[in-house]
Amino acid sequence: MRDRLEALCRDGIAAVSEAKSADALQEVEIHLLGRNGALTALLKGLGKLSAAERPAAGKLANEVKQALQQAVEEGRCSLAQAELAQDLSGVGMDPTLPGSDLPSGGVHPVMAVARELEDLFSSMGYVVWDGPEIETEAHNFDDLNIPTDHPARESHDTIWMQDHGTSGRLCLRTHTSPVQIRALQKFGAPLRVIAPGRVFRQEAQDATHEHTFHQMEGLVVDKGIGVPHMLHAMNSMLEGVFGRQLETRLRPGFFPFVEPGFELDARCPFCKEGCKVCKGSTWIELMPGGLVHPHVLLSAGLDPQVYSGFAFGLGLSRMAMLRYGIHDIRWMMSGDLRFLEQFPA
Ligand code: FA5
Repeated sequence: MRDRLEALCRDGIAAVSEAKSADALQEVEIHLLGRNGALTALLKGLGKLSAAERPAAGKLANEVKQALQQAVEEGRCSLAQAELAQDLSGVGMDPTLPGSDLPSGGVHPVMAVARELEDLFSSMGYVVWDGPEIETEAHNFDDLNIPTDHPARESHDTIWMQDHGTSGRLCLRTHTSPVQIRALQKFGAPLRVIAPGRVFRQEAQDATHEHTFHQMEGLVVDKGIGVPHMLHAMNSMLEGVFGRQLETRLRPGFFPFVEPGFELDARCPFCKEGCKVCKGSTWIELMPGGLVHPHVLLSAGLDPQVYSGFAFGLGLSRMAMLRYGIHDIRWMMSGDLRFLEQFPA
């Protein structure tokens, strides 16, 4: 059996190399490997071998089959190449010359940081969620306990739509916080969610302020959630993105939808004495947060006596600035290829 298999392999490979056309090669393939081919015929003889001989013969038969299949595939490739060269011979073109590179897009620095954070928070059991960029006044303000006379609602901060929705005024969302309400209404509690996305404000632009920028909301609601849980999430995030503990400071901050509220600042990586990025303070305001206000839990139909939570609103565009050493936020939405090409895929 061994001799016959080895002979089939040798003669088969020789027959493949002699085939001068695709049709001829297919005939050889059928003759060798087809359902009624030479190899199948030999395999039928395996059953007649003793139990001791059978395993080795079976293994060899498999190897012969693979060697023949490979020879046929290689034969097919070289025939195709020869055919192509023949077709192109009159055209004066060398098909073996390397092609020219197709330009491929890169990943925008804000998206790169967003993806990293999505991976990081997903690994900690958070859902990644998003809401609409055109938002209702209720979701953007009312349900977040922002009073009707709050200056943020004024047209100098908020971009209002001319048309009203079926349930009141519509605006371009000024922050990702409305996704807190949407996610709680959709999933209920307990919940861990992050929501990266684009937000819009009527804003005078400078090195750290854009009218269109990215934030990432974080929200955890469960029983017994407190400030230490929030600090742990914020620090894990910074460590995940920068690979080390950043120098940070926490100070009181006011937001109507958290109580108590905080501001987390990171030490400016661009200077020691103050620069235009940190406006001379050596600190960059990065991420406010706090414990979810009972009014927000009630808006989402949850009992604040049972559930508590924390929320934070990361300035994602500013995080990308820190991460990649970008001195001016206005590069981010500029669409300038000289900037974008520095960030490969
Ligand atoms: C808010 O937008 C709150 N919704 C954040 C929040 C969420 C607080 C959950 C508490 C709980 P603020 O307006 O400070 O807060 O913006 C949050 C972050 O977005 C800032 O720290 C800053 O990093 C970034 N940011 C704010 N305005 C701009 C701007 N014009 N351009 C670029 N980044 C900005």
